[in-house]
Amino acid sequence: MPLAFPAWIRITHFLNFLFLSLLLRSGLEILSAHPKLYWNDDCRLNSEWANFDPHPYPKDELFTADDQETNFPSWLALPGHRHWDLGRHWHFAAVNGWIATGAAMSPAVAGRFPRYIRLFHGRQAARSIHFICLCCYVVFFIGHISMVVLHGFRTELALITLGQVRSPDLNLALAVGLGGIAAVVAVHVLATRVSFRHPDWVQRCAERFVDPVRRAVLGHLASRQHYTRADISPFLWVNGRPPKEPDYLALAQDHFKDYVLPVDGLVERPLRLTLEDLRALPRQVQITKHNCIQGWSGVAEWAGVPLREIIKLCRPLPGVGDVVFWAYDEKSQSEPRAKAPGQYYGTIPMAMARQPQTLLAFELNGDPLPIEHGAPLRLRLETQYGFTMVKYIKGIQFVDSFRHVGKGRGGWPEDNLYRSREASI
Ligand SMILES: Nc1nc2c(c(=O)[nH]1)N[C@H]1C(S)=C(S)[C@@H](COP(=O)(O)O)O[C@H]1N2
Ligand SMILES: [Mo]
Repeated sequence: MPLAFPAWIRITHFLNFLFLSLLLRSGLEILSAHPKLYWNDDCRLNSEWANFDPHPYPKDELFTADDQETNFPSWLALPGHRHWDLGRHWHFAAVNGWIATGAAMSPAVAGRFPRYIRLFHGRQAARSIHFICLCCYVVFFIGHISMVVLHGFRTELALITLGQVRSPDLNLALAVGLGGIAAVVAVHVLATRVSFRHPDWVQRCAERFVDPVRRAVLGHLASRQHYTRADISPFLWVNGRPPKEPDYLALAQDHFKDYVLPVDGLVERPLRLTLEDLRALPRQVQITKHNCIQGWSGVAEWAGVPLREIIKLCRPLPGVGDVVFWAYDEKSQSEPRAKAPGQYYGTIPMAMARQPQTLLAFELNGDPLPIEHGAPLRLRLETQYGFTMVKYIKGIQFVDSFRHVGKGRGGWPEDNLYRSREASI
């Protein structure tokens, strides 16, 4: 019997090449957000086993996780140049395509995906192994191509493109093969260009086609967030520098004695709460793992008042859909390398506002919340990425929909960095 490759092998082979190459470039872009790899979930300083942009930490000034970002060129990373927020959209689009096609050959891949992380003893080890797999793939790719060349490039090419070599049309095979490679290169060039020119389009597509798949695969699993004192990290990265606004600095000087939290918008009873008022409300303590979208993590104990206590007091009106958390920091003032200007804010749907671990925190590890971690008051969500947990809260507003706030995408990072509002972990 002549050797023959059926059509499904040839097509999935091409799709593998397309999706894996997209995964590779967008994955490197995501790595650029926090170009360090660890085996511990505390991400302790100098505990990384790999560091792709090593520079010494400044001794006498605050440095943040944002300062660690590196810049990969566009020929290597998708789209490149510190646009890892968009790189994530491409990565998840490609992984869905890859799983969808890979599942045709191996249903186990899709079936086991939800339990993946638990197999690896934590998020950072999983992230490290993930990167090592990327290296293995590159080695495999080089080995695979070398073997094909040694074995007879043109006949192998005819097999993988046309399916059989009984009387192979080698020129047609070469044309189809080069056409396939050109198509993959074209997709990469297009994906890179569209990321720079129409980032809002990439964001919209991700929200429409990629996020629903993630919700369907992982949405039914309850996010478990209970750790013990022994798990608390000795070090916690900071992201988002403290506000430079004069009103904030004046409050900070007096240890926030005069701080008042306004709660207003579509509520029956607008509130103005001092820190003393907040401390007098039912108190809740939770030890949880913070996960930044950049890739780092850390466990800490947070204490404060659950948001549902505030909801009981202010009584939102029937039409309320979302809660807005306004912050004091204007990003172009507070960040030396701000990617965009604007006042930081975030929004969450009412259902999330009522969840048990949705907390207005004023203590961290038993001490008053330090300035750099969001004093005097910061949001904790625990089923979400870090960027949704607004620090330095200036006010809380109940609204009909987040669509009518800011640029209408859900928060400062969604408005300006094109992140998805779907940020559940
Ligand atoms: N007001 C404000 N809140 C913010 C940010 C910010 O820049 N400004 N950064 C967010 C991001 S990206 C993360 S990961 C967490 C970091 O919290 P931490 O500094 O306490 O670790 O805060 C979030 N809340
Ligand atoms: Mo973050």
